[in-house]
Amino acid sequence: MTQIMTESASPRPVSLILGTAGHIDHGKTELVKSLTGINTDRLKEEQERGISIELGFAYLDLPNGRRIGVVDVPGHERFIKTMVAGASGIDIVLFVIAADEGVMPQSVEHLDVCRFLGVKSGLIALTKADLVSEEDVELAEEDVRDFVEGTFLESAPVILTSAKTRQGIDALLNQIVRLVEEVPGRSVAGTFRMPIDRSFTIQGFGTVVTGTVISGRASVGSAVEIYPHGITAKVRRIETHNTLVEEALAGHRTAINLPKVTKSEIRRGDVLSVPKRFRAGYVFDVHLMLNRSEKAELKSGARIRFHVGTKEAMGRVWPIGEATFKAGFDGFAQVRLEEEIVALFSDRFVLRTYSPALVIGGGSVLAASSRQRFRLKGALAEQLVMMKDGAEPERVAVLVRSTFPKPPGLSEIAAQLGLQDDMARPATDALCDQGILFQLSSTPMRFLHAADVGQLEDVLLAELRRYHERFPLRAGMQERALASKVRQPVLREFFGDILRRALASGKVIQQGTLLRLASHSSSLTDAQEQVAQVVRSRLETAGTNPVDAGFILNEVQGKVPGSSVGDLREVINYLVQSGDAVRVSPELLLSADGIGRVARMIEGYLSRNQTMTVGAARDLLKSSRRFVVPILEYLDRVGITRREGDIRVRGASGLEALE
Ligand SMILES: Nc1nc2c(ncn2[C@@H]2O[C@H](COP(=O)(O)OP(=O)(O)OP(=O)(O)O)[C@@H](O)[C@H]2O)c(=O)[nH]1
Ligand SMILES: [Mg+2]
Repeated sequence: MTQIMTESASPRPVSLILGTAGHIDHGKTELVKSLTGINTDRLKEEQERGISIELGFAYLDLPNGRRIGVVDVPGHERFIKTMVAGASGIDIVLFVIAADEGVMPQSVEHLDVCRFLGVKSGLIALTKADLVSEEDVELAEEDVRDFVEGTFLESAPVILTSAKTRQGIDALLNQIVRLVEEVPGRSVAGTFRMPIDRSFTIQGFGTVVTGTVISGRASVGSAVEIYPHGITAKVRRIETHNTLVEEALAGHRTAINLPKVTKSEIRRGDVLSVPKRFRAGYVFDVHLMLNRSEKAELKSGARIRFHVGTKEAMGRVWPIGEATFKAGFDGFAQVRLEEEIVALFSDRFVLRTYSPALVIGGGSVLAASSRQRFRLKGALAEQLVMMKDGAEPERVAVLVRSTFPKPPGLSEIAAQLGLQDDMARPATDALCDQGILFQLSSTPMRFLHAADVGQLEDVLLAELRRYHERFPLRAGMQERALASKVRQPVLREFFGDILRRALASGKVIQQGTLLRLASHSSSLTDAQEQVAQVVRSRLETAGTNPVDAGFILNEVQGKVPGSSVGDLREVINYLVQSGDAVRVSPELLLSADGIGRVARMIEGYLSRNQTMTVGAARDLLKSSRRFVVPILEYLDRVGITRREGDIRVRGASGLEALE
């Protein structure tokens, strides 16, 4: 951002990045200089030592009037971490091999990095042509052809160049033009994401972060978040190739000015994106490929370095299912990191051994995971196959499952799968129709996988079963009582939804406010059960007022023709025995809920006033003496109150005496 205030007419940028790769001293930086006129070795130390240490950035104006971004990477084996960060955003690799040295160790390692990162096109520069004989050139070419056989560079052009004599530079440019026209530019669809490779401060402007935008777009004034730190900021200025622009677009080298952020809060490897879009995670299920070399053999649980975007994170890796890590492994693995990162479906990664740090594998991220390592069994592998090779709805289903117990919404599903917001909707609709996903009633809508819903439902069923075992005579459990038994946060939050599903499936039956398992039968006959319904609802309506059993008879006989006094007596006995009702006197009944409420009111009164007269109880319950006296006598009997002359005091038992 040194020219942050300038704005010049310049060639139209194309959404593509060309990146160098190759062994130390093979002439990468010189070649970039020959092509672009820009020396990317900016550091004093780089100039003194004659090697690249940091990533270098330039841009290349092509003869066809287009401008592309260029990233120059260091070749030294100690800077592979930096190299991977630089290579992570490139579309075309300019693979550099010195004609006088041929293929060297970091040639191999850099080619692996490009392969694992999924780079698909490139060209090979055989440099330092001025130093070798024609014969040597032939040998070197052969060497190179062998080296790239079977890789994405197999049929890439090999161009003999010299930075000294400028031999081959035009030919190289022409080949780059050809590739730029051939390679599809990055799509600006999708969520804006820019892995940060540098951050610095400019006097008067504040913090600037740079990187390659890998998807989407962001404009001046838009809000962004620095993941995984959760720091939000506003974009003040954007620069692409030293030119002020209004928008940062996918495939562009970009510098973004975030004036309010402190530089120390940002590190290479952080990701700049849309606020509140992603969840950072420690654990990822991945598709992993290991090199064929012996050095690529890994122990299950081996410590590794995981590179994604511009980030290097330490962690461990385990195979999923029965497989073991052998050289040439091509399968599923779980990576557990020591710090949180943001990585999404299909993001490419590179794996290095911990020590010595060697590139041994890589692949793509399938899903952030919440599964335990010891559960990495076959079923998971099947899901991951779907994630890797499946159609969109299958991936959506696997993704939703992997987020349990935090049901995702549409925008999160879309973000994790790299889709646009409205693109996840058809998939979720279809999956809900098929019963694979379950739409929760929350706003905005969120989803659970049917398998997880099933498990949550089982928790409710088990709770009801326990209740039936404890109170076999009771017809069922109050919905409120069931809700209060639930511990799992996700089940508490979506209790109503899960219950609705259990009711719809017929496993749970609702009667008034009571819930019971379909398999639980009350010991009443059908006719008696109808009588019981009438009594229950009568008691419920009466609330804290006792009901005279004699007065219910008419209602019962009106609603259940053919029922007798005997039936009513039987039912009342049953309700009292099962605990659904209490008899405060031989003829007066209260529902269990009603007596509970009365007891709580009296308890409350006594804790404020210590003593209570019958008159006070009558006012409190807004009832008559005829009802209040038997109620108090009942409470005396269970020990909640105690009579002392004309007044009541607290008894020896608490409210649980009513349970
Ligand atoms: N004679 C000759 N020397 C070259 C040529 N290209 C590069 N060199 C020299 O080779 C040395 C290394 O060149 P660089 O471009 O710095 O190599 P590099 O690949 O960028 O090295 P690292 O970034 O450290 O990996 C320098 O001394 C260059 O002057 C060339 O075409 N001909
Ligand atoms: Mg260099």
